[in-house]
Order: sequence, then structure tokens, then C-alpha cells
Amino acid sequence: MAHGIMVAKGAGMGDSPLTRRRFLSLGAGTLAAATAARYFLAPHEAKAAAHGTIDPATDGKIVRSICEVCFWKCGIQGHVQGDKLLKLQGSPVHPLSNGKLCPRGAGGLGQAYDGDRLVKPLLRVGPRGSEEFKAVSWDEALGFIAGKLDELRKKYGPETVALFNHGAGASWFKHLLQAYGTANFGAPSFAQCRGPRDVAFDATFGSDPGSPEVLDIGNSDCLVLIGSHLGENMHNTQVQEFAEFVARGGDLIVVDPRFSTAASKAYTWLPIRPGTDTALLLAWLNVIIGEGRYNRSYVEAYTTGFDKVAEAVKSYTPEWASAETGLDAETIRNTARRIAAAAPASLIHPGRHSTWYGPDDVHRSRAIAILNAVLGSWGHRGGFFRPAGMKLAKYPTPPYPKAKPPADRLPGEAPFALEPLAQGIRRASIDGKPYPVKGWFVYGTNLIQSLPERAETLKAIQELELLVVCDLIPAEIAGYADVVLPEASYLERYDDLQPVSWHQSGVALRQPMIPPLGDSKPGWWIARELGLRLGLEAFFPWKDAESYLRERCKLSNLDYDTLAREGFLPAPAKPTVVEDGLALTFGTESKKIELYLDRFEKAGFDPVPVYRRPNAPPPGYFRLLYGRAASQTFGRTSNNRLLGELSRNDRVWLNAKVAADLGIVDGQRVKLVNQDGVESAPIEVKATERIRGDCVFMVHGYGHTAKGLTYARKRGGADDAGLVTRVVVDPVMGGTGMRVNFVAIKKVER
Ligand code: MGD
Ligand code: SF4
Repeated sequence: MAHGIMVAKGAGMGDSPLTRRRFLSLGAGTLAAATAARYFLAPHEAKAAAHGTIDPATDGKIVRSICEVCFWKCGIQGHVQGDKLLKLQGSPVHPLSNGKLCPRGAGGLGQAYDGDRLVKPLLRVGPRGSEEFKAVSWDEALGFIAGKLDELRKKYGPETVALFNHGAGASWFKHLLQAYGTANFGAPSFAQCRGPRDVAFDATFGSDPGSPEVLDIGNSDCLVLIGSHLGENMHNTQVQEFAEFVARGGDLIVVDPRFSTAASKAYTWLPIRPGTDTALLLAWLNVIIGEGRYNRSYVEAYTTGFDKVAEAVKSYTPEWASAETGLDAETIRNTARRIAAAAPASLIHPGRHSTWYGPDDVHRSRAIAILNAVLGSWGHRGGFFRPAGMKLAKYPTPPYPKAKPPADRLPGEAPFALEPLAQGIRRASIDGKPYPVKGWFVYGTNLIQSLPERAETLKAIQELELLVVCDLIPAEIAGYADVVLPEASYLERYDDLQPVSWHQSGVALRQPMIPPLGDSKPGWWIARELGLRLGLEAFFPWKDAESYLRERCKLSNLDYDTLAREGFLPAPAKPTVVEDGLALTFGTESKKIELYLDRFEKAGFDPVPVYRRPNAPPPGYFRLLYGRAASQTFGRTSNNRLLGELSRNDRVWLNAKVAADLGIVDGQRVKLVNQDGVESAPIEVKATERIRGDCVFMVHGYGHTAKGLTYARKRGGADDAGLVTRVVVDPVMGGTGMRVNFVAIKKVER
């Protein structure tokens, strides 16, 4: 019988309001009911779940593992009693957590115990998007997928299958699909997120800022946050260091159209006109170079192209930048001098989500890279440190078959992209160019919200011959799938070894704390079973994840049992900054920091950053800005009841004076209507002095519509991604600039 998406009955946290105090003191009582629905304990997981050391407080166990609520991958320790997880804390031995977690990490239990969890494989029985499925056995689901993959391989070649992915667990599926013969791997975390930054830094320094970003904030004397809202954008270690920096009285300069939480800690808040940051950065370069305040010996020793950059920024005076940015010229000059005075312990934060305005994005990130270079902060204490990393042996399997280049780009497009472009693979599914992509395997990414221009995503989906979604919950993308595969959560499974690159590098282990919910299965098991059904057994010679991990550890000269007990093994200490003996080397062609890019020039792009003024909002419209909140990471947290009850981030920020002029009061419900007539769900207004009058701001990841997300669907808020009907693509690397959309405000009748 056909029915809507299945949910785990009675497994949820319930809907009772949660105070901060209750959140912090979550204990056995709260979770006992939640675990009542745990069943189907597979023998290998039962054994694995028994890892850990005795917890003297409860007589239960402490199991160390890795968080996956965001990509930062802090070390966690779970307090476990039987097969119940009582509490998550930061691992005291993992350098990314230092014994602490961010609110989302501590609230990770809400993901494992989500009452809407998928607990059975599902096969579609209605039209795509109808969210009508029947529950089937794993054998039937995997047999169906393997049959289709085989058919697609014969009909179009293996490259017709693409993997869209987000999260560490995707590595098993990457391995499977590389063995199958495709290179079409599109992660929205590149062309919709950090792509421009990574390309700009890689071109300049020969390596990108990494993930986690290798910033020595704890030792810096001056920190500039330019569109990075640390504290709302919550990356545990960075926020810990940021708190130390603020407590020490470090010079903090925050550039943001919104008075963010970070701005409230700053000595100077620069409420910049949105989209004009490159003008400010060029003016800072103009002052620092023009007044001879740059790090002369560092520039001479390590950079190329300085004279050409110095010449190029001569015309970008603070007075010129003032007209563009709306900031006071003298303040621009003074902040430049303060930034230079603290060098080399002076950091212009590279940010992360950098796909803002298309053609401006690589230039803006390049200007940030150049500023850091002329300050000499790359490689110095208080700047960008250079972690030693840890080399791990690969598990020996045959070489992958040679795959066709990804279908994400047509000749001449985005020549400097470092990873395939997710929206390009989507395009190939619509027009078949350069070749047709007919099968999608979607792992851990809700493409309906993470890819802009939703109409294009829906068009592509209708052209597919196979759509598989592997997720924990029935997010919007699952509603379009032919097959939905329920994965065990990060608290219930093993994943591959996780190298840690930090001040103290090493390796960390994800291992199960509790058994998988219902009939959900770990990714390694799903990938291996598919591999066996596709005749790829040579690529999966191991019998289970534990034997795979043991062998990799052995080949890497690591003691697996110690790793399983500690959760983290340190690499031998190595210097990470010049002050401690690091010799600076760069991975560029010239082996130096390339301030002027001949490679860009030859390809027809500007070799030195230039400023392009963004379009102003049309009369009656506001620029749509979006961001993060401390308890929210896109789809990973939106259905998490523990986090949802913790704080409200579902309002749209509107300047108080503008609101008054429009006759709108704080708390009033409105709809946002974008330039193409797309209307949001009703959303409450936060009327505040803390934002400029030409823009509005909302937190990304609200406004869910999937039937199976019973919590997220009835939470307030609207979906910013639905309003992103236009993008401007960065021609250098294919990033989709998304802050080019404007919204008008329509009152909703009470
Ligand atoms: P998430 O929303 O974190 O990432 O967007 P996505 O890639 O979609 O997670 C998506 C899905 O992963 C959820 O359905 C969740 O349930 C599932 N999931 C969580 N854990 C697991 C797991 O262990 N296994 C499996 N199989 N699934 C899991 C993020 C992307 O969106 C990024 S990185 C950025 S920076 C961009 N941000 C952004 C924006 O700010 N605004 C707009 N409009 N678009 C954006 N797109 C990009
Ligand atoms: Fe988990 Fe928070 Fe660390 Fe991200 S920053 S990995 S959510 S604890």
C-alpha cells in the first residue's frame, strides 16, 4: 500500500519547550523514552557499540568519536548506558574541541533521537515529488539500485552517474562510484560556498586556508572579520580562540552591514554597503602600501609581483572607497594603520561562505589574501599557521578505472575551479552537454535548499532515470527520490579515519556509541553491499568497517585499540609557525606568494583584484542577506528539536526606521517577495537598529515543506533559498553569487 514517508514512531524528543538549563542538563530520564524505539540491532554494531571506557559517574561507558553536526569535526565523548546515549561532551584530548562543544555539537543527540528519522529503505510509488513511498527490504532496495546502475552504465557509460555529497560519510560512496567509473562528484560546499576563497588563496599562496581554517586567532593582536559572523557562525575551536582574543583586548574590526554578535565585541564596526567590500580592501592596501606600512622584509623574501600590485592600488584612495562603501574615509585610513601596526600577528579572516556577488568573489578573496601577504601573517604566530598534518596509509585496493572528466563545465568555462561545480552537473542533466548525466546519488545534501535556482534543480530531477537519496530524515530532496536509503547517524556508525590538521595534528576515529535506529545502516555497509552487487568486490576486500580501520591503522603504524579508546592519536609535534622554526615554502609555480597572477592574465582575467560596483536594490526592494545562527547548520539541525527549542532564529531583520516608515511593527508577520515575484512563507519581522536600511537578513535553513519533517515544517521562518532565483556566476571558478537577489516586504493580514 502506498503511504507518505515513514517515520520512527515514538522515537522523538517530543515537543515540550526546552530551556537552556534543561538543554545543558539533559540526562537519562529525558532520553529513556526516546530510546524505546531502538530495535534491529545488527550483531557487528552491537559489538562495536560496546567500545569505550567505564564512566565512574554512571557506571556506563564513555565512548570517544567525532561530531558531524557541521564540517568542523570536533572530538566528542558520549556517556552511554546500555544502548542509550545520555550526554555528549567535548573530548578533552581532541585539539579541535579541547573538552568543549558548540551548542549544535552538544545537541547532536537530537539528531540521533529525531522522531522523524528514516528507519526503512523506501521505494517511490507516486510521481517524483509526491513523497509517496513503500517500505522495502534492504535487499530489494539495493537490488533495484544495482540493477539501474548496471543499466545506466551500459546505456550511457558510467560517467552518467553523479554523486552530490556533503559530510565525511560520503567517502564510502565516492570510493564506490570511482570504482564504478565516474568522476562526477558535485558538492555544494564548493561552488555554493568556499570555492572563491579557496581558489583565491590557492592561486596566491599555493594552498587554501583549509577546513578547519588554519587561523591562529588565539595569538593575533588584530583581527578583521569581513562578512564572517563568528559566534553566530559557530566553529568551536575558532570561537574558543575568538573568546580568548576578545578577553585579552585584541583589536577587533568587524565589517558587516549588520551589527552582528561579533560586531558587538569590536572596537570598530564598519557598517558597509553590501557588496562593496572589495573597495574597502583595496583602500586598505592603498594606505598600507602607500604609507610604507607593509612588512618589507617578508614581501622581499617571499612574494612576486609586489610592484605591480602597488601600482594598481594607487588610485583606490580611502576617499574613493568612502563613496563606494558608505564608510568614513578617515576611519578607513585609521583602521588600515591599526591592521598594519599589529603585523605580522594581524589577521584578515578569509571567511568561508564566499559566493556572494559572482565576478567580485574571487577578487574580494584575492584582496584578502594579498593583504595578509603584505602584512606577513601567512606562516607567523597570530596569523595563518602551517599544520604538519598526518600521513595515513591507504587501504590497498585496485586502481580506479579511468573516468571521463566531469560534465560540470563546457569548454572554456570556469578554468580555475578546483572541484566540480554542482550546478554544472545539474545543467548536464537538463541539456545533456557535454554528455548526459542520468543518475544522481545524493548523500547528506538537501539539494532543494542547497542549490540556488530551484526551478533548474526540479527540471533536472524530472530528466533523471535514477535518483537515490541517502539521508537520516525525509528532507525535501528525499521526496523526489526513486529510492531513499536510511543511514545510521554519526553517533551510530564507523566512518573512515579522519586526519586532523591543527596546531597539534593527528588522527581521529568515528565509532558508534549506540546501535543504529530501526533498520538504518551505516554508509560503509551500504556502499559495500552495492559494490558487491555491481561486481566490484575487489574494491571492498574487507568484511566490515572495523577490520578496514584496523588494517589502515596497521599500515600507518598506529595502534587501533589505543585510537578506539582515546578517539584521537597525536602526530609527532612539528613547528607550525616561523617563530617556532617553520621554514616557509609555497606550493605555487614560482614557489613564492604570487601577488600578481600571470596565470589569470593569460586566461583573460584580471591579474590584480579590481572592484565592480554591485547593482543597487530597485526602489521598494532590499538586498536579501542570509547567514547562520549559533544553533543552526542548514538542514543538519533544522529538524533537531533540542536545538530548535533553544533559540529563535526564524525572523527577518529589518531596519527599525525603515520598518516604521513602512508601518511595520516588531513581531509583525510579512511575506518577502523577490524581484521575480517569488513569495516566501510568512515570517516575523525583527525591527532593529542593528541592520542597515538597504538590506534584510535571515538565517538560512528554515521554511521546510517536506511532509515527513514534522518538526521543521511547523517551526516558523521562511526559506531564503527559495528566494534565490538568480545567481551571478564567477567566470574564474564557477561560484554562484547568491546575494544578488532583492525582496520587497508584503504585509500579511492577521
Ligand atoms: P546540510 O543542510 O547541512 O547541507 O547545504 P547541504 O549540503 O544541503 O545537510 C543536508 C542533509 O544532510 C540534511 O537533509 C541532513 O539530514 C543530512 N544529513 C545530516 N547528517 C547526515 C549523515 O550522517 N548521513 C547522511 N546520509 N545524511 C545526513 C549546505 C550548503 O548549502 C553549503 S555548505 C553552503 S555554505 C551553502 N549555503 C547556502 C546559504 O547560506 N544560502 C543559500 N540560499 N544556499 C546555500 N547553499 C549552500
Ligand atoms: Fe560539532 Fe559544533 Fe564542532 Fe561543528 S563546531 S563539529 S557542530 S561541536
